[in-house]
Amino acid sequence: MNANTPERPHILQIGSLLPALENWLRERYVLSVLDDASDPAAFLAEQGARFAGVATSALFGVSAAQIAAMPNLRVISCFGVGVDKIPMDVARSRGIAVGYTPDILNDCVADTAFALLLGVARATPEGDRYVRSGRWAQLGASSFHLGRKVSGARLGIVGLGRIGRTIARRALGFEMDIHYHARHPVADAPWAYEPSLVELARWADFLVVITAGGAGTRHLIDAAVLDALGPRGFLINVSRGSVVDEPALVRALAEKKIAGAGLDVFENEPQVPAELLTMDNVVLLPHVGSATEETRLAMAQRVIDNLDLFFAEGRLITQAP
Ligand code: 8YV
Repeated sequence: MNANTPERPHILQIGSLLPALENWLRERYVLSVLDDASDPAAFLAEQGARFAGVATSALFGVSAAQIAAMPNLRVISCFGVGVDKIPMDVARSRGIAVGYTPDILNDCVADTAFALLLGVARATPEGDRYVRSGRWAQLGASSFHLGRKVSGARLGIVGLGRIGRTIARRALGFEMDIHYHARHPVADAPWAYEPSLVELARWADFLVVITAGGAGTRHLIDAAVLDALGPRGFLINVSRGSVVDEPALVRALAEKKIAGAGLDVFENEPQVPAELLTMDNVVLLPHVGSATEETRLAMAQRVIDNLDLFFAEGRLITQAP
């Protein structure tokens, strides 16, 4: 760099990111990785003033204390659509732009919802374990229990945003009957709006949760909703663990108050309640809704494009609301 070249912006990386994204960040910016510091808080207290940008993910977010330690922070670029780990009010009050990656992951999260739904209804992980353990060979052709029919069943969707609509479109292929619950009816949505979440649960064979996380939706799926879902109902969660009252879910499953659950997200990731690990009517995934090569790479590209555009023109392609 010669004396006339302006110094590239300094970016702080929070948490681990896709290796390709880390490389792109390194090529374009002066990158510091918070996890590399032996004492991250001390590092930020000492060096926070040099960062103009933060690159983080939906998983790690950034705390209000970390933002406070970066007085010159102008932009946060988040790998993911959920910004529940970013204090948006703090960012707003400081005039810090927050970029995120909406739409890019709609297909993969919707696919994951169906992987879980089919997995738990048709017991595919359980069937796989059955074959591998030799029990099929021992016990014979009709020894495995019957599953539940997905095609034509009643699907209740909690949250009809971008991903909720994509799930609904998938469900049309399965000729499912679709109702949804959201804070308000969604304009132009051709599916029946159910203002009461409990009534939606009572009606549904499968209740798929895809609402945003955060304080406003904490424990939306509580014991009353699970009771209403009933002993033949399945819960699928591809949103945030915080949306479901996890101890109530564990109790409902243990007491057979609901038929089963397919879960990609948990209240205290990566910790999963021990009781769930031994239940056959539960399918568990390690928060991989968006985790395909294609989608994660496209998300990484958006994180970079948001930063590049911000530093070039002071705006983002996709600004979090
Ligand atoms: C993230 C997610 O990819 O987008 C979100 O909100 O939860 C996932 O898609 C995951 O957090 C990776 O960091």
